[in-house]
Amino acid sequence: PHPTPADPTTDCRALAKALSGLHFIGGRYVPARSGKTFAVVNPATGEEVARAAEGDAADVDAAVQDAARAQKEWAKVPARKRGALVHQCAALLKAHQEELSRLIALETGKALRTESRVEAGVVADVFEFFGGLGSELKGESVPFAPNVLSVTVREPLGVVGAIIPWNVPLLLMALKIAPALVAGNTVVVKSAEEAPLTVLRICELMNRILPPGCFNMLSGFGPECGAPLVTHPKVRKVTFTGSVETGKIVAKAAADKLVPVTLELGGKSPMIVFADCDFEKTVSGAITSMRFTRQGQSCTAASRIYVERPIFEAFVAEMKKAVDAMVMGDPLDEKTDIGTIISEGQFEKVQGFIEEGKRTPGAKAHECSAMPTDPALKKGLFLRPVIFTGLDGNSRLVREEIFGPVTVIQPFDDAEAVLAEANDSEYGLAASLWTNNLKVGLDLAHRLEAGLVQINQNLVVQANLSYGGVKSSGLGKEASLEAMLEHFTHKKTIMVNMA
Ligand code: TXE
Repeated sequence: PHPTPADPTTDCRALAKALSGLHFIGGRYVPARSGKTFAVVNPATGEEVARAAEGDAADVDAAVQDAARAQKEWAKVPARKRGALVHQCAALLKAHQEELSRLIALETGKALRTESRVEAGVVADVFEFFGGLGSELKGESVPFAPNVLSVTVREPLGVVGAIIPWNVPLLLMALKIAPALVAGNTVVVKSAEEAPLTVLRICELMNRILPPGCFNMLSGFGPECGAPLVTHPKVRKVTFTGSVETGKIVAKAAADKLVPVTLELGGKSPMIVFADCDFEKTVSGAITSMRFTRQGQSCTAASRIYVERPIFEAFVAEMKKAVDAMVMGDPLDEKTDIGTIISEGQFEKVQGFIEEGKRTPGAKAHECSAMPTDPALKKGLFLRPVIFTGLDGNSRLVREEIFGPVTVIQPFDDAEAVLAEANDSEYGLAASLWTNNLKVGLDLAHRLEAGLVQINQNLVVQANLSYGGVKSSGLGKEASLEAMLEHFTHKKTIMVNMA
């Protein structure tokens, strides 16, 4: 039976309970073979909202075997038809946007109005975009010799193993499964242990449209459930979003069996603000870029902000004022701007960075926003956003990914020097430049070491634009037609001797 509570639009807690203890394998919700479960906690209250099935190698094997069987049939469905079915999923996801948004907010602590609803909306857009690309799975004919016809055709890779994190679970999953499915692959997803529910919920929706086995979902921990998915012999492609550390483990395991791997890892994205920028728009751009609404738990968060000296003091003051005005509170409340940190582990990690920053000689911590006072939220993982000044480029807060509501603002005097500082990082995911001098902006955009550079704006991932980092931020791209073709198909050459 599929879990569907009486009114899933408003009753996300009932929906969470109904999804308890289940994987989704072969078109059905099933418990873990071991019968084991683990707690899913609402980070805003500390309450256990569900139990998730604790997957292991036996569950992985069952899901991959089913996916492999389904793939043989799915690959025979004409590509345009596969696209049309994925497109239909988009409409269904749109119809369920409110229900999905509430479930995301419940399990991740991301504010409904500013974050969770946005994520659920973009997800439908991703399905819609890739659903339209079935007819783009084209090959070419290549001149070779007289009387020889040589052509290339795009073929699926087989079963795709996808491992996703908790910060934007539904969107990051969609960016993997939608192109994989349209290209003729089937998928086994391992959800993040902190946020297994919303991705599990959409299985039932997709199953109304896609054949059973095309799409499988397992919950569980990394070493016990993620690792066997990567090493399973029938998994022919691995796609991963998460930390650099785990990304390296995944890449090594994939290399051992020589399967391609796509990695979207962390970031330490610089934002460079020139004195000639549009001041108010840039301050508001800094708030958006830092993703304070998501407590900074974003791989593209502008966690290093460089501001040209003449406007440095004013910029810090204005940014603090703007963050102070944001409402921190119950993620499900429409008034809330800022939700919670995802887990106690992340909370402690971020607090460790904040303490270290405060202890650094010369540093100043500008703490923002009032904490919620509602007694129901007293166990919630709320953390005051902090803007640091007075730290230099050697600080761990400037060099390492914090993944929390912490940004460091530094003054600069010279464009070349700030470019060198921005590029002096192991990461290379995103960067932004804020100036009305397009000549300077374009020159620096070309020389910044990042997969994505934006001038005078900061948008979220777009389905049709290539997305992914360089250096330690990742390998390969997500989103875009090119990502579907390069990462979810291989090009087969067929030659016919017609002599
Ligand atoms: O990541 P992990 P965590 C960064 C961010 C954060 C840090 C740690 O800095 O503070 O990573 O977060 C699965 N084999 N990002 O611990 O461990 C795991 O179960 C296979 C940035 O959550 O990378 C989960 O599903 N899989 C990032 C997924 O990997 C394994 C988003 C991610 O977990 C595994 C998230 C293994 N051995 C965190 N071990 C971004 N790029 O946005 C774990 N997993």
